[in-house]
Amino acid sequence: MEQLAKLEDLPTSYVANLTQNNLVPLWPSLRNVLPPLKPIPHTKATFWKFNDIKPLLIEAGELTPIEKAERRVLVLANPGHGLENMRATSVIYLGMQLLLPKEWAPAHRHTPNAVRLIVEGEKAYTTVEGEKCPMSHGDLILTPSGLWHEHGHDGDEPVIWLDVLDLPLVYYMEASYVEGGECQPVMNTGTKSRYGRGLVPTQHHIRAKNNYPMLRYPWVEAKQLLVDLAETQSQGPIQVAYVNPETGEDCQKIIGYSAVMVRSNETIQMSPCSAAQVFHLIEGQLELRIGTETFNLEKADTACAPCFAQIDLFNRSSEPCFIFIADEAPIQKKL
Ligand code: 1HN
Repeated sequence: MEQLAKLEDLPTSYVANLTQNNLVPLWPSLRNVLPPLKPIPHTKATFWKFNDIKPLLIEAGELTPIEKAERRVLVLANPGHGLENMRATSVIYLGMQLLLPKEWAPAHRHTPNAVRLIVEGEKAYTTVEGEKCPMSHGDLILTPSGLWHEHGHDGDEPVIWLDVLDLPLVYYMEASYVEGGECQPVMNTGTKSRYGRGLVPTQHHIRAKNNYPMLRYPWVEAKQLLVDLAETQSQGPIQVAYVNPETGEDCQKIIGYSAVMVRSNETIQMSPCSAAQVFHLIEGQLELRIGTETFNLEKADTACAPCFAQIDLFNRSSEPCFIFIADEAPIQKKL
């Protein structure tokens, strides 16, 4: 492709005149906004160790009471986007949230979609639109756009979870805002027992009002499915997607979620992907190669990869490992 003229090739008085009129010449920037054959990502392959985050999060618990934080979170920020922009990728926000025993994070609802992946601790819960969802290690809990949610903790150890939101995209669209509330009445909505067995209620009013029929995906069930698949499937990654059980589509509209199992001593080459991805290790040990970089993930560590990166998963340990993945595929497919 031909080299295009630069801004410096234009007379400064002409450029000043353009600026005065809120005008910009396209051609000096055309190859930046439209690079040949593939995007030039700002997202850098980045790695966050849980052992580095946890003491700082516990310290945040001592420094800032929950009433003064609303949500006590350390954001996993990608230096390629500028730390202050609080992005892991251009679409994905990641944060590690701490809730101490007896603490309560009050109800609110907002336009960005969120999920929580539970990292450590027992007996905390998230109430989503009246449904109380217990939080156990590896569980995925959805708090989709517009649904009320609050967090409480009846246990006696700190609970930590990973928040994943589409905040960077929604904020960029100037569509991000919150409505505050207090405490939701807990209702026995019964969605826990209603879905996940290939059966759905026939009553139209139950189905019609449930855009998000399943709010909690227990890790024990996801793991069991992976282990069962590993017994019969010989080719390709052992990977399961978190879907809406009524439609079979991605469980949220912007970010996709899945879990992968890598057997002991197995190497998996991930398919080339136009979407940036996040990797969080639920169990085991993983050597994660992103392009030319190698990260050794232990339990609860997190990493992100830019679009079009070559990604290889090596499990050199004697136990299988289990990885939670968030990706930008749903929004890319829609666009
Ligand atoms: C949020 O609502 C939560 O409810 C956590 O726990 C992190 C980050 C940005 C915007 C909203 C929560 C968040 C958030």
